[in-house]
Amino acid sequence: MQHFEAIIIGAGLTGIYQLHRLVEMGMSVTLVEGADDLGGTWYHNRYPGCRFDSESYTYGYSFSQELLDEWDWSEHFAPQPETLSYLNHVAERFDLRRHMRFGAKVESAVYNEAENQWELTLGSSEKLSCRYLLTAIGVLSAPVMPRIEGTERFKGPSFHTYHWPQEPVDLEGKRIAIIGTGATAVQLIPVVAEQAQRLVIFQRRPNWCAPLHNRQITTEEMADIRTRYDEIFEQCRRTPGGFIHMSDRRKLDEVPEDERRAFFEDLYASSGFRIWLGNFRDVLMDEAANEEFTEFVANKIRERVDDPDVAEKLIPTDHGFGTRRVPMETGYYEAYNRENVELIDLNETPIECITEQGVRTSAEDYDVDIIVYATGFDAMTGAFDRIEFVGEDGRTLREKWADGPITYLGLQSAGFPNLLVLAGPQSGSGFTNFGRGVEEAVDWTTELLDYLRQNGYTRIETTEAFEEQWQGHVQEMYDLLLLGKVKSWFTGFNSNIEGRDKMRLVAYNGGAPRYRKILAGVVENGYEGFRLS
Ligand code: NA7
Repeated sequence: MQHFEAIIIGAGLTGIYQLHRLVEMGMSVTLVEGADDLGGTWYHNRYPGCRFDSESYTYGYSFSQELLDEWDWSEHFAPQPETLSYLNHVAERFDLRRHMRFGAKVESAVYNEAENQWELTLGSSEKLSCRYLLTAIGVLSAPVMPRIEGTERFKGPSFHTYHWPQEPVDLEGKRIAIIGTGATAVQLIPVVAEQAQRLVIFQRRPNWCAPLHNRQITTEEMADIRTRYDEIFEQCRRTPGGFIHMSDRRKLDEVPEDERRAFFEDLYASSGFRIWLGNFRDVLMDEAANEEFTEFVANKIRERVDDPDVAEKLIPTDHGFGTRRVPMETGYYEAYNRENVELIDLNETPIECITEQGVRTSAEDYDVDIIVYATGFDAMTGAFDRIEFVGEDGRTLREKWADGPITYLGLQSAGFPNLLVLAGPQSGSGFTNFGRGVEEAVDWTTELLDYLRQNGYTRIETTEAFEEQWQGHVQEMYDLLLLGKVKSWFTGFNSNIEGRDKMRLVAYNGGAPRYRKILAGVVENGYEGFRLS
């Protein structure tokens, strides 16, 4: 069994940077990745229309001046192929590929108490061991198919958006069904609508979508961005979401109505998440404030969709704006004005099954050539459940987290010594502008590993008491926001998975600055909450 000081699981944005830091430290390290190549999210999600909702230049790594100097982003919200090339560029530039193993899916990771090491079994049955096991397995990396009868029966091509085929799919003149209307479908639908002969969209719950307002970055603009990188990253550090958007310090009713209206219009015309994160500070916390803005967005949908019945179907009635993930769109609502696009409201006519020819609802058979499942993920914890992590006393992480993740700071779970979670559930880094969050998570963890090494420690473990404290704080942060009351993947719900009909504390909603301060305090107090030995 080949042994390493550290093994990183996952070659996405997080794993790539963690690998770089550990190689730099001179650690013996390898990175294992289940896919055939690096990129994580940006490797898998190849559906047309897939792109950032983060401003490109706020998502990229900040750690290397040379990298910042040499990389040009072509659009404010770069498309998936560009981000994938970026990650490949980073791996080449820092010569990281030679430490990566592809097609190396981790089936199980078992902690061996006597040796104080983790023992991994890969899909190929190969075994590896390490002292420290670092997970960089993503928060939206375990796709979930809907619980609908007959999905295997369909004769044509059908796939989850996460598994969109690598070779181009010819959509031209095809009849296509898309199931789901989350952030993924909202990016995909306008692109497919332009090519398909007929596009039928099956919607269970609509979302509050907002215009992305993407555009090209000119050479001059890129040069300007480059001179402002320090400022941009500093701005991201100040905001709870790690984006450049800071909420307006005023409360909605402190502002006169006409000024309010002008502000709303300005938000709707702004690019990216400003409409969500740069809104009045009480819009995501106070029901009355939220209701007023929500009504504004509903009217925008009514203005943009020609058929009033279709418009009403696209307007959510079970939650307010910004209390679930806001899908960012480019021509989404206008897609429904096309002759070849049809919206099926599953509340009126539920799907009964998938047939050989297509989708059968209680009202009709929709015969199609391709079915796309844009049905989302087993968010935050799914990737952990898909690996058998066995800790002290033979207990699995899956059992421990059956009712939701239990962690201290989102970094460790008691009973799993030397298992370090990077940007996972309940961590501040896993729930912010991902580029910014993961860089901080990796920096923190690297410093920790260096500290352990410098001080002759070989084992780090958290305790249940500190976990309990963290659960309380995570709950408190949910209670501050309206999103804590709404069923979504933010609150751990998933209708396609058994038992996911209760709230689970999957995310840390306290924001990046607060989380950073907590972590700094932990270090100052000699890694408070961790037992080092
Ligand atoms: P989401 O946001 O979880 O969306 C999944 C969509 O699929 C959503 O509209 C669901 O409706 C719908 N869905 C799920 N299961 C079914 C079944 N069984 N029948 C009909 N419709 C169903 O995933 P996305 O991939 O769009 O986005 C995930 C994140 O990726 C996104 O937030 C970005 O950060 C990147 P529901 O709302 O549950 O009624």
